[in-house]
Amino acid sequence: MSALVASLLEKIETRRARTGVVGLGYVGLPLAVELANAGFHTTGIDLDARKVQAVTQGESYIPDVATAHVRALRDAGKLDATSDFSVVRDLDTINICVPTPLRKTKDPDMSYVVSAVEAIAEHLHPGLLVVLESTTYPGTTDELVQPLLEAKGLKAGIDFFLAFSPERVDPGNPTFQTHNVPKVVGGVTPDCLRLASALYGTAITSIVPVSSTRVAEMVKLLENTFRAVNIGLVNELALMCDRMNINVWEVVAAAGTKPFGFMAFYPGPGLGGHCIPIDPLYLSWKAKQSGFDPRFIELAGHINGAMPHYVVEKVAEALNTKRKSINGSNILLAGVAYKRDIDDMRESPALDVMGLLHARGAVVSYVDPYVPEVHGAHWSGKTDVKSVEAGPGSFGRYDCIVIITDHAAFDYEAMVAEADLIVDTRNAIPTSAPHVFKLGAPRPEGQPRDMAAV
Ligand code: SAJ
Repeated sequence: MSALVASLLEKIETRRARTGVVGLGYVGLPLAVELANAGFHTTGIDLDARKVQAVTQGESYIPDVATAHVRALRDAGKLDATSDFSVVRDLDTINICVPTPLRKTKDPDMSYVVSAVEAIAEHLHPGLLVVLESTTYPGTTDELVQPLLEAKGLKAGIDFFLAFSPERVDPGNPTFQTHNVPKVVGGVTPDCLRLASALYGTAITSIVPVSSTRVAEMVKLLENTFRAVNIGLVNELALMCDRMNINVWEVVAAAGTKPFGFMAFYPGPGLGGHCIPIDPLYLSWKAKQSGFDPRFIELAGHINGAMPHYVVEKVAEALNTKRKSINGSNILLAGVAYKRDIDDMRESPALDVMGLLHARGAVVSYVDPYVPEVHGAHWSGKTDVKSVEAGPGSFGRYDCIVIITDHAAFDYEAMVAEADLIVDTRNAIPTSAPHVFKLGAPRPEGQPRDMAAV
């Protein structure tokens, strides 16, 4: 074991190591708090002055992190924050938790990772352990990050240490938080793996070492591609059931009774969020670079991407039973967040449904207790839209209500009692009724499949 490795191991084991986290978002702030909690002096680095100020003032802006916890760690001198990367000179370890979004071209946008790594490289010193956590394509750590860090002459695995460990943060999950979700770790060399595993081992209950950074990068992409492909499968099943007069929700519920070899996924209006729609495209992009045609990923993307169109056709079908058209109808979307009981609307299919209905002449409004406003930049209608005060007593004002996000806060009984028509894309309404049209289920009683048959 080299002197540098032995020295850093000893600093980690005695908690004398000074740790740092770049990117104080829903991944970085919880990690910084866990490292500080483990006994390390931890410095958060973020270019967003508001985040730095909040931590400096002992406040949390991430629901999963209690302000009291941040304040206690700050008061104990264990946690601070800055926008100045020169602190890296005094750090022994640094974890990078910055976004990896997509460009408009649907290619990986590595700009946040590159700028963070370049800023670290400016202050790279012998003995520093660098760990990338951002979800990315296999090969990022050794093809992109390592050369940027080695540009000044220091060598990974000898002078400094480099690893990859995918973030597995599920915001709002009451059971699984940073400290108790098993942590997969891959190192550029065995010493890099050993040091990164030792660091995480002080704060996280279970460490899963793997043989390389590429394996660790691929693990995360498998996890989220698994979801996207299975959601695509069940969405295609919903389209089939629609044609075959079968209730897909009943099918999935019954299949879910199988105690092994099956995992229930549910149809929906499309795929939202900043992970599931995006991570598989990082994998397919890299696969294509390696001359491989990632058909499953692309097919799932097509099916999931077509669901908003299917929802709009279902609205047209429902209105048609009242001899109405989408054009000129007053349509309310119930929910715009990408999944229930959260306020995040990134990549939400509701934005696509809003745009499609608007393009066909509907007067579209939405109600979402978690999302007060949708900015014009986020949907094709381009106008800022505020959530309306729709609730019991006012559901009758609309020609059709489309349940896009099944928030628990909605009064579904009042909706069924008052609304003229409902299109339910989440099986939020357990009963059937002549005016409730469900995604992937037979027409309501009395509504023939083909109105021409009337
Ligand atoms: N969705 C369906 N049908 C399903 C499940 C999800 O249509 O059966 C839709 C959701 O409505 C949403 C999108 O897919 O629009 C993504 O939903 P998600 O439940 O996968 O939630 P996310 O995007 O918050 O995914 C995160 C991921 N966590 C990390 O990447 C660390 C994912 O790996 C988790 O499995 C997921 O949370 C989770 O299980 O909550």
